[in-house]
Amino acid sequence: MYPDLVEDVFSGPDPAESPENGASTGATMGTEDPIETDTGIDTIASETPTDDHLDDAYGKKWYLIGVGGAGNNILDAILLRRDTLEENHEQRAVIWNGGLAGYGALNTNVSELEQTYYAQEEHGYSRNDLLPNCIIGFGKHDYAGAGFRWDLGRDLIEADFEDDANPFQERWDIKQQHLKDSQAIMFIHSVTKGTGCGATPVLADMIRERVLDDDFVVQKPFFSSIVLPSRGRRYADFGGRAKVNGIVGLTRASKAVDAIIPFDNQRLDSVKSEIHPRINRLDEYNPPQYQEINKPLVAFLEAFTMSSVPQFLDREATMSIMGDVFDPADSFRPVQDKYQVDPEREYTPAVILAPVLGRMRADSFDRSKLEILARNALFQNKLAEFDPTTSWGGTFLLYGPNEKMEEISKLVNDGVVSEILASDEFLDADGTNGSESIDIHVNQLVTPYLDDVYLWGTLWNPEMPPLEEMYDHAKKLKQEGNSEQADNIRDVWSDIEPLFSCLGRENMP
Ligand SMILES: Nc1nc2c(ncn2[C@@H]2O[C@H](COP(=O)(O)OP(=O)(O)OP(=O)(O)O)[C@@H](O)[C@H]2O)c(=O)[nH]1
Ligand SMILES: [Mg+2]
Repeated sequence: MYPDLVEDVFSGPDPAESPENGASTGATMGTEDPIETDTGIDTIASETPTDDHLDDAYGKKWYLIGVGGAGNNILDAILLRRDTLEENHEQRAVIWNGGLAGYGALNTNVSELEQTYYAQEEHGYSRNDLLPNCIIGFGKHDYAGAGFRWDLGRDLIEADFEDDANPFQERWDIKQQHLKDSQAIMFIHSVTKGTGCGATPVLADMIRERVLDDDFVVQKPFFSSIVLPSRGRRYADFGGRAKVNGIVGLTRASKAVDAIIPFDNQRLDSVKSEIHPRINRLDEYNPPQYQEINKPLVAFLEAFTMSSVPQFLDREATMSIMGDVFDPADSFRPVQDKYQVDPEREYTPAVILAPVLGRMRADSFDRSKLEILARNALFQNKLAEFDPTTSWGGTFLLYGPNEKMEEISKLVNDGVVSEILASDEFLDADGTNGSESIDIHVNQLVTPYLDDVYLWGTLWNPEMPPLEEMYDHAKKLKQEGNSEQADNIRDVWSDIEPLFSCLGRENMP
């Protein structure tokens, strides 16, 4: 990919022989972490990014905002993952250090906030500090959450902006300049209860209106990572409400952001432990039932972040990540281009990016090994419930150590990888009736500090059975119900249709 750079990166003193690296080599080797069996290769001092690079938010990838209980927990898991990599002096710490333009936690519930690593260790906040810095609906309620009422989540955050108030300027941790400097903004939240569901779309709208008010022709990309509940007992108890909230939350998010990455807690629970990255001290902060399922989610976002570590960090700093990088917007713009022209449609729905992450340990790679890796990623380790053969295409990233990527690179460049992914077992690229094509983008990266090869991907707008289940429930309620909930659904129905009319290949123009 950058053959002229290979020498710069891999020549020089053997890091294993450098005495100052002894300690960190010991710390990174022989751990139980299944995702990383590190070689002990460490950066030499001059290659380490300077604080100036890292403190400067400009051009860094994400501004992350965790909203509500789930969002706060997952933000914690990401910060603890970043710390884990740093403590072990792993080169990969640059992914988060270079990838985060900033982050903040918001909630209507002060005790949920109080329990976070973000509050306790990142900021050392007391309850009194949390109220101005992280609370939604300051002075408007008793800070005990929105309790399954998405309309309360919405009303509380709207109150924060009443009378031209601007909490970004006046009180929240989330600061205007860092939002402006980031390449993209990512919200992390759930949609089946009150806060994440109701408040996040308003927050997104307010960032557009109050912070990014410059009339740029191309708007800053907004993403939502949304967790969907397991369909277990609790879901059955609250099923009706969770489904209605889920539909309303997804629809409102679909209006407010450009792309939605759905994560399904049931799937996260059943992915193989091989894609569980090590996250030290997660048990001190994440509730026990979420500790394991948040790990593959963090691994997926880490790879997404790595896919566009800013160029300046690569060139001037570690050179640790080489290959194709793609901008955040590259993951959804090619899909929006495929949307049917429909002047009647109320809005352009967000692109659904269904997440997958596979891993393969092998000494050499050929076509059949890559088929196994694709099967592992697209079926065993998909992080949401969906049917790959109904997707409109996808963006993929193959990454691994230099020796292995050399072999794989040939297969990527000869079109073998796209051919595998296009086959009827996977994306079934020939199985479309419309005039639009199924596009498959395959990118590659060399990541010298990994032993295994990974296939990361997002599949565009596939059919998703759990969402259809929510949709069917809501539709029935709309047609037959005479409750207030049913009335609420009728009010937003014209917004619900556009999202669902873009899922599945039969809706492809
Ligand atoms: N994957 C994952 N899911 C979570 C986590 N915490 C909560 N959830 C899911 O999120 C949903 C609950 O939503 P919360 O985010 O706690 O609700 P909230 O936005 O705080 O809303 P209110 O409490 O009603 O104000 C449930 O479906 C949980 O399964 C987490 O750490 N990881
Ligand atoms: Mg809550």
